[in-house]
Amino acid sequence: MTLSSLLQPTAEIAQALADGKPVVALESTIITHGMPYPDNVATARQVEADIRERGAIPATIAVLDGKIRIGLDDADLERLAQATGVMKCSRADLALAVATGRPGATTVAATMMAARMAGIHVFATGGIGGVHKGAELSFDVSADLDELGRTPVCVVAAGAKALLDIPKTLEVLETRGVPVVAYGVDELPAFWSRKSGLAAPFRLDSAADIAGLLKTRSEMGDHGGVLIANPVPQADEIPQDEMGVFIDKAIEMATAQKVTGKGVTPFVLDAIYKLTAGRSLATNIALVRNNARLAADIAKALAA
Ligand code: PSU
Ligand code: MN
Repeated sequence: MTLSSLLQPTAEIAQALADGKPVVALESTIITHGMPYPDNVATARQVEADIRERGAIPATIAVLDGKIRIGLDDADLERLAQATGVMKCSRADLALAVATGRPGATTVAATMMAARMAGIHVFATGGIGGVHKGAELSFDVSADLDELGRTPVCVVAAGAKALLDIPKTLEVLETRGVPVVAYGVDELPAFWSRKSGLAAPFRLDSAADIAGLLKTRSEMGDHGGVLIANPVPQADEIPQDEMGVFIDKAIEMATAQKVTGKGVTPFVLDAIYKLTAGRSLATNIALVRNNARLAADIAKALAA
């Protein structure tokens, strides 16, 4: 397969893709808009190491100097993590960042687009965007959901954050034809918490079974994505009843300060980080690492 000239993979990743080796895509909005410096860059490096340790190759995706970079070296990661004014690129923004040469971090939606262009089938992140609470008035529904409906990439996340309206998020995913599969549990996990109070639509118990689902969908010519909901490890979770108070407060602050559009998710995440005195960040790091390990196992099972 010849890659689009808009993509710039590292030599290692270009070779791995040509050889059909397991590669796991990683997003960069979590670095620029999801975590404070220097935890953001430390986590990005740790997650890459976790994927390597499991026998797969990490590919962190971002826009730099007018190219969609597939894989970032250490200096690039540091530059991105410290930069201010990096565009948060979802589907609507990706081409704009490339065309204008502005630095851009990719959300779940834009990372899925780039992964598909590059031929990467598995992608690990923390949490996806979804239907926000109050969306019936604000119309705030993340482009991540549409992307999952249209782009054949397997996204491993820790379920939907309870700052979203989880039942409505599930409804939209069902409408878009996205299988939502909980890994090893019956209940849909809620990011910082293992439980959401909602049954997951599907459950699978091994990376091999997940790879089997992906292969079947691909054989059927199904062009949409799959969402794997992987619960945060027990030792790192913040239970839902504790988290709920902080989430409500953070949403209240966002509303009072009239935060809208792309600003909402980063604002609320930062407010929760401050309200929990950093505890939410430790949980966030643990769940991203957990997702990276599972994604590596799925990528290996697909490549086998
Ligand atoms: N959830 C997190 N951390 C993040 C994000 C979500 O816990 O960094 C980012 C992801 O990149 C996701 C994006 O794709 O926020 C969703 O933003 P929006 O709701 O504006 O679509
Ligand atoms: Mn939004």
